[in-house]
Amino acid sequence: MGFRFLHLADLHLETYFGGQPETRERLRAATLEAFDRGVEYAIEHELHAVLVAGDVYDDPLLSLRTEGELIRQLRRLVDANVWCLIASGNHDPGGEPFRSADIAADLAPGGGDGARGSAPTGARVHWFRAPQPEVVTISDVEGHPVGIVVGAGHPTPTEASNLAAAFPDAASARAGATHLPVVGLLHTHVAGASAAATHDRFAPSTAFDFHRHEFDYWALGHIHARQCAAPGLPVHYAGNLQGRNWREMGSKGGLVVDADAGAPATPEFVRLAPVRWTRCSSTIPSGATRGALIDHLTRCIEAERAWPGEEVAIRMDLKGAHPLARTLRDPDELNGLGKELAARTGALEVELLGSRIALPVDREELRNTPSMLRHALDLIDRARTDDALLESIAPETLARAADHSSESVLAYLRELLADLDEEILERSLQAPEPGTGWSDA
Ligand SMILES: [Mn+2]
Repeated sequence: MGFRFLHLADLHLETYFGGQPETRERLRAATLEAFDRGVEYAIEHELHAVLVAGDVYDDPLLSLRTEGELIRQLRRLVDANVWCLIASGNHDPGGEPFRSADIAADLAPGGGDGARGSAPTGARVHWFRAPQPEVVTISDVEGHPVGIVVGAGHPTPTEASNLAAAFPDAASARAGATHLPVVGLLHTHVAGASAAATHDRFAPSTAFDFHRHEFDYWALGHIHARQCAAPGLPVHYAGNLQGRNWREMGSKGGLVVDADAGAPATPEFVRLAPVRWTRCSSTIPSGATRGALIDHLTRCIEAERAWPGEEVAIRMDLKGAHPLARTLRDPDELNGLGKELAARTGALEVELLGSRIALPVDREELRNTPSMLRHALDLIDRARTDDALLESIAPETLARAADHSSESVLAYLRELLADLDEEILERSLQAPEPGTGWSDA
C-alpha cells in the first residue's frame, strides 16, 4: 500500500449560491456537510492525508462561525493522525494581508484555542500560502514517511504567473528517498482543460508543465469540473465539493488516491455532496388534466433520482403539445408548478422551462382547409418578410412607437408579430371538452 489520501478542491465555503432563497440556505449547510463527510471518510478509511487544492472559502467575508467549523474539522483530522495540506487559490490567497494568514496562525502550535483540549495542530497541518514551492514529507501514524507533497499557493487574488513552472522535478523533491511517491498540490488554470474557458486564467499552466516533473500524482484545483487535466498524465481536478448552481451539475465530491513511487496513480471518485444539480427533458402528455400533468412530472423527477429521496435540484425542459400551451409557457405559472412539484417530491428545487410546448394543432392540415384562421395565418407569415404589407396593416396609432422613424416602427411591428400566430390559434381553437382541460377533476 502506498501513500493514501483524499484530494479535495474548491470548497468555496459561504459562496454566493444560485437558485431560490431556500435553496441557497440549504446549499450553505450542504457544503459544510460535504466537507464533514470528507473528513469522516479520511478518518474512517485511515487515510494518511487530506489535500485541499485551494479556494477553501469564497471571499474574505467568511463568517467567524464557518471559520470555526473549518478549524474544527482540520483539528479532527489532526487528532486522528491524518495530515491536512491546503494550497491557497485565488479565492483564499495566502499573502499576509489576507484571511488565510490569520486562519493558518490559529492552526499553528500555540495558535488560537478555538478547540481547547485537542492536540496541537501544527505538526500535521500545512497551508501552502507562498508562490515558492515547499516540500513536505508525510508520515503515517508511527511516524514512518509514506509520501512527499510539493505545494505552492497564490499570494494574491489575481496570480498571473505560472506557479507549476517553478516546481522541482520528482527526483530533487525525493532527495534520495527514492521509494516515496511525489504528489503536487496546486490551484491552477490548465490550458485546454474541459471548461477552462469559463474559469479565470490565474496561475496558468499547460500539460507540458506536468509532463516535465514526473510526479506520481497532481492534485489540482480551480476548474470546477472533475477531470484528468493532461491526457495520459496523473494530473487531476477533483472539481468543486458541492455544486452551487445549474452550471455545476452532477455528482460532486473528492478523489481517493493510492500513490506509489514511479507508478502514475489512478484516482477513484467518492461522492460527498448531499445535493445534486441535474437537468432532464420530458414530453408532457397532450390534453392531460392538471392532476395528470402533475403526476407525470412527479414520476419524471423520481426517475431522475439516483436513489429514492436523493436531494436534487432539477431543471426540466418540457416539450410536447397541450391545449393550454400558452399557460404552460407562462413563467409565473411554471414557477408555481415548480414549487408545487418540489413540495410534493421533496426536491430542493424544480425549475420548469416551457418554451417548447406548443398547441396541439396540425398546422399543415389547417393551411389546406379554407377558413378565416388560414387567411389570418397566411397574412402573418407574409407580413414577416414583406415590409410594405406589414406597414399597410399596422394600426394608425402605435402604443409604443415614440421614435417614428420607419425602421424603428418596423422593428416594433415585427416584435408584435413574433407570437401572434400562436395567440390567434389559441383564441380561435375551441375550448377543451370538460375533463380534458385545466382542472383537477
Ligand atoms: Mn479558483
